[in-house]
Amino acid sequence: MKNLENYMLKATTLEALEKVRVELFGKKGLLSKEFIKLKDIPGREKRAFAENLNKQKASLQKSFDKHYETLKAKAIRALLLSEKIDVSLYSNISNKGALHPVTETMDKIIDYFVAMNFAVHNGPMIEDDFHNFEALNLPTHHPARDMQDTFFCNDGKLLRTHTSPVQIRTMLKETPPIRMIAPGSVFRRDYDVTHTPMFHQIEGLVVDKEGVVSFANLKSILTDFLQYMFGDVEVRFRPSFFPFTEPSSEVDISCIFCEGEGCRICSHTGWLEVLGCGIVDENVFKAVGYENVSGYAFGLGIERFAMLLHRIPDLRTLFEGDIRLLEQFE
Ligand code: 2NM
Repeated sequence: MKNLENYMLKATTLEALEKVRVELFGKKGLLSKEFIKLKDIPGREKRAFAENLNKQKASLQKSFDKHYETLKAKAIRALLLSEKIDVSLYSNISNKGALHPVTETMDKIIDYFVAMNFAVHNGPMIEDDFHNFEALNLPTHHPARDMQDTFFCNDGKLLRTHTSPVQIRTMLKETPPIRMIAPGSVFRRDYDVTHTPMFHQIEGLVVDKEGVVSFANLKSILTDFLQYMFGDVEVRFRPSFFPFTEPSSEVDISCIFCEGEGCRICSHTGWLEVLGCGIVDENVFKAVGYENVSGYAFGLGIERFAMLLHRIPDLRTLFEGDIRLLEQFE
């Protein structure tokens, strides 16, 4: 029987072991043949012979089961190894990500001004009254400082309502000439089809010795910028008012949807308002201690540009993270 066990253990595959099983345990197998001998054993020895045979069969069966499990585990391991997938292999099937339309538009605008030799500056989103309002010639009781429009914190701080405080901080830190843009998030209490409480702006500022910087320079660079952004459009400057610039102007492009014919998007005017600008007010320079300088500044909302460039009708959809919108920008 020890020999039989050794014989069985020589099987190194499941197929070989199956052959051994038939040889040992099968109908015409070795054990069956032993049991057949039982009928020739004399009566008194029959019982002992049978008991011994059963014991040996059980022991053999136990070894068989154990060896079967070993070979089975080995076979599974070999199978898993043969089916291993190299996930690092190159595949041309993929789901590509994409930049958010606001990021993409912001990058495109920054690229223009960087090429025009503007430096990019950043500043805090939680600001104080001085940098966000006072230094920008917004007197204490100006309506823009109203609770209605501004998110105030309980420690006298506030969420910046524009990126202009970055210009103030830059002017306080550096000396002219200054040629900078400030991109970033800003916050206002507003929520409808064209307003979200958080949105993005880019503002620009150029300051140099008195007389170096003119409105003509401002007009020239903004016209070129808008044609870089929107292609072959007409650009028009309308007189306007901002507390921090004098004179001030709002800038329109000919409607990119109807090419100036008049449509719903341009309210049948043929024009789309896209930015504000002006010659920096003397009071702003006073607040930062600058003398004998002049400068221009401008500001624009990035979401508005992204909406126009991508024909997005409701600005709120930009911040809802809906995959069905985002998929369209791959
Ligand atoms: C605008 C329009 C016009 C502006 C002014 C300044 C500063 F700090 F120099 F005074 N920064 N940005 C400005 C001027 C912003 O946004 C519509």
